[in-house]
Amino acid sequence: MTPVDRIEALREEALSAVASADSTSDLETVRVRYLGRSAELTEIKKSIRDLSPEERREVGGAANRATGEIEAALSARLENLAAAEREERLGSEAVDVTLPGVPYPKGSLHPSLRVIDEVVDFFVGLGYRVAEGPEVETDYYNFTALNIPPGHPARGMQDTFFIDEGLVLRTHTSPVQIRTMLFQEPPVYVVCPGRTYRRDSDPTHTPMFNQIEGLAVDRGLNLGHLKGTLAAMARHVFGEDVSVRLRPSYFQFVEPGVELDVSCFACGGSDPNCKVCRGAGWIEMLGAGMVDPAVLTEVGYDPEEYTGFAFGMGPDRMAMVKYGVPDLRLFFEGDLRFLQQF
Ligand code: 2NM
Repeated sequence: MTPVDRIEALREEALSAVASADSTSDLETVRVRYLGRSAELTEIKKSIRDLSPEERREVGGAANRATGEIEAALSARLENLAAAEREERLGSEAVDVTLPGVPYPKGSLHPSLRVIDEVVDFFVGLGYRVAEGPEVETDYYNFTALNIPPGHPARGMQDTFFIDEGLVLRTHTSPVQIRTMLFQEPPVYVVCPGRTYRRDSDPTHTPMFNQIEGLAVDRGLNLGHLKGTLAAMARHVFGEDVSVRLRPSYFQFVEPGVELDVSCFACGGSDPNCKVCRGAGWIEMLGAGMVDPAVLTEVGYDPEEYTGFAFGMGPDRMAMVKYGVPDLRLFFEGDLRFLQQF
């Protein structure tokens, strides 16, 4: 077979291979096979220099024509295949923007946290700072500094979880107020939300529960400031129509101590069968009082110059009342069927 015949055969073979390639990657294989560095046609071209001038013209011409034709066929076929492949990709990757979206599971705020947020927001609005502290406390911050010395019977009333010698799970957030007063000079306006612990478990008590305490120490504060502040807070949480009343009470770290009742936000005191206040017309909401001078002295404040009021409330219980939940234990079981109702 003459070189020209061989070139002709390769040309035909290549053109039919191009025609039957059915993907761009097939086509690349064909290109390498017929025009690549070690293709037979390439070898023929390299050997042209060894031929006589006459043969050179003849074989060279044939080789160049064959190369040109194969290249043209390759690029025409490449264009077709690439377009077809793009069409197919666009078809299979198409997004139907009219399909409904994937539902994104939405959480909800825990009922206790809703009340905590409302109470804290109220006090922040008045200019109070938010303070937090450790849940494992020393006996000193949890009791002694609050006018409850070692051996005092009030320690026994708290159902304390003891951790170790001198360490307890805090039974209230009052130690946060003590730490605040030790850390800064008056005036002090703080609100202290947090988890607290007492050995107790029944439908209205859980061993862990939330508390929010607050403290104001300044010149000239009196029981009127306490009542006005807490009345405004009750209206913020339970509605503009509620009123409050104070009853005398006792806490070791205040004098006088009071309890604050809120008028029933559901019936306003008019329904003897009301589910919320059970006909009482009032709902017990929090304990409070004027900070005992012994506590102010303990933290280095002069009780002749400064007075303070403090209060403590249970946002979990407030949420039970506000949302009509009968069992406090539901709050801490993490059952989504319960939580999703809020
Ligand atoms: C209450 C009731 C009354 C209270 C007092 C103090 C402190 F640190 F200032 F002495 N903190 N919290 C207090 C007073 C808490 O909870 C029912």
